Amino acid sequence: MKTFYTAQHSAHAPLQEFEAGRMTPAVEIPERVEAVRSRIVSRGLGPILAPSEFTSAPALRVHDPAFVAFLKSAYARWADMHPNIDAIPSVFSPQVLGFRHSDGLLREDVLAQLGRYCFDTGTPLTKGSWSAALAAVNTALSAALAVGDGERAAFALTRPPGHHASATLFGGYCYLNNVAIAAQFLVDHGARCAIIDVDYHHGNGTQDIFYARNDVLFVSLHADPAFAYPVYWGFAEETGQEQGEGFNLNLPLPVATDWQGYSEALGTAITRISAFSPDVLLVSLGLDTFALDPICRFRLQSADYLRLGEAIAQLNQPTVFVFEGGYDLAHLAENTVNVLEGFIGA
Ligand code: Q9C
Ligand code: ZN
Repeated sequence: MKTFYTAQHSAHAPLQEFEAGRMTPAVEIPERVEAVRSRIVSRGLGPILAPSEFTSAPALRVHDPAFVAFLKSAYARWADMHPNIDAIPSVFSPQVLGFRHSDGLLREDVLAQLGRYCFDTGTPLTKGSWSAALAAVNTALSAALAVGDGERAAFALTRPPGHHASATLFGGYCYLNNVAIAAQFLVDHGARCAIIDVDYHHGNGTQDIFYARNDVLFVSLHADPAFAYPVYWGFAEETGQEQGEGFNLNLPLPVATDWQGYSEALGTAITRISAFSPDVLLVSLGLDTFALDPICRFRLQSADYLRLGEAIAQLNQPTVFVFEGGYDLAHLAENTVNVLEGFIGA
């Protein structure tokens, strides 16, 4: 299987995030992707290729232009006030809370925009975040193009991840939605796409982007938002709207879900995807379902990821894997490559 990778990801290297009332060491760090890259080499999984450069057009098919312009310019504007400090909002737009307001809410200075375009405090904008986020989009698009050109499967080894980013919001360590941009790119080339999201966290950004559409199916297995991030999204009753009604399937799972519970939900996901009959399958491949993940609460074991790859292969579709979360550095590479080897060997 071809892997697409670029060292440009390492331009994004936050040291800390604000979580649970204090600054805490960042977990979405460059070492994650470097560990996976090394194991792909040592296992001889296949070539590691540099992504092609795409224009901003594919990202703008998914994201609001003003949001993209903000991401591009925000750090420099913030650093004028706070040199050498990562940008994290301290105030959020009160619109959603129903406050009365004047046009002050629409101000275009960086603090006002930061509080409108960001939904949490764990996703610092650093000096290199924009260039790394763009490189991740190029990586996902290159994998999509390879599959569009006839590869059975390809792996986009992306970071920062993407599935929490919506058309107008960043958060959850995500800035641009790599998998959604890749799916839209394939749709624009005539392919019917389904996305299966196996990250521990609900892919709220991807859900939101395709929520009113019936041409892209979104299916997500994740920790129940009743106890897990992203808190406000991922409930079973979120099934889509308008033409998209019935084309969003959330499968929230309890604390301590192991392979037995997980594989049962996976069966439900696979049945729905088969019925949709896509031309291409995209996988938001998070490995934070692992038992030893430092920020999550599922109980999957390393060998289970071979089974996950085999189950995805059963769908018998051209498949684009896009890397998302997974934070246990000691096992992340093994677990990731197990999915891909399970897929190839099935
Ligand atoms: N105590 C991805 O896996 N922080 N994003 C949650 C829980 C945010 C995860 C902390 C987690 C975002 C791509
Ligand atoms: Zn996650």
